[in-house]
Amino acid sequence: MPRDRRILILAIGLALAACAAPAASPTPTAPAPPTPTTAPPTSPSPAARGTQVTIRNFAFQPAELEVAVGTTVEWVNGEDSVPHTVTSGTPGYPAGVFDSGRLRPGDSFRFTFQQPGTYEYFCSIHTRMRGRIIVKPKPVSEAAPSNPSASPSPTPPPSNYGYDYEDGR
Ligand SMILES: [Cu+2]
Repeated sequence: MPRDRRILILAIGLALAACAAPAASPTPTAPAPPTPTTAPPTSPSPAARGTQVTIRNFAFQPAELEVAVGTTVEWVNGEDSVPHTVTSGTPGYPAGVFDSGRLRPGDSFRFTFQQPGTYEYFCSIHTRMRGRIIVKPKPVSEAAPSNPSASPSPTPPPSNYGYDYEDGR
C-alpha cells in the first residue's frame, strides 16, 4: 500500500474518531416507533400480592391486592388512632359480601374469598377510603410438574482451545 494512502486512511480515521467522540447524542438509527403499551404510564402499579392489608393514615395499603381463590385476607387497623371499617362494595352501594364493623386501633378482620372476581370495598366511616381485592381463579394444575424437556443433561465440556492456543504462544 502506498504511503500516501495509509496516511490518508489514518487521517480519515482520526477525523471520524474526533467527530464521533463528542457528538454522542444524535443516533443515526431511525426513531423508535411508539411502543404499543397496554397500560398508560399514569396507570396504577400492578396489584400487589399477599394476604394482608394494613389500614394506615386513612388508607388501605396496598389499596389493590391480588390473591388466589380460597385465600384469607386480613385487614389490620395498624397505625391509625381512629376506628375504620372494611365494607364490601362502594359508598352508597354496599355489596354485602363482607363487613368488618368498626375496627378499633389494633383490631383485625379476616375474610376468605371463595369466588374469583374483583371485590371493591371501602370504609363506611371515611368513605374516601377505598380498596380492591382481585381474586384470581386457581391454576388448573399447579401440582403437576410435567416437564420432560427438563431432564438433567450433562453440561458440555468447556472448550478451552482458545486459552490453550494462547498459552502455547
Ligand atoms: Cu376509616
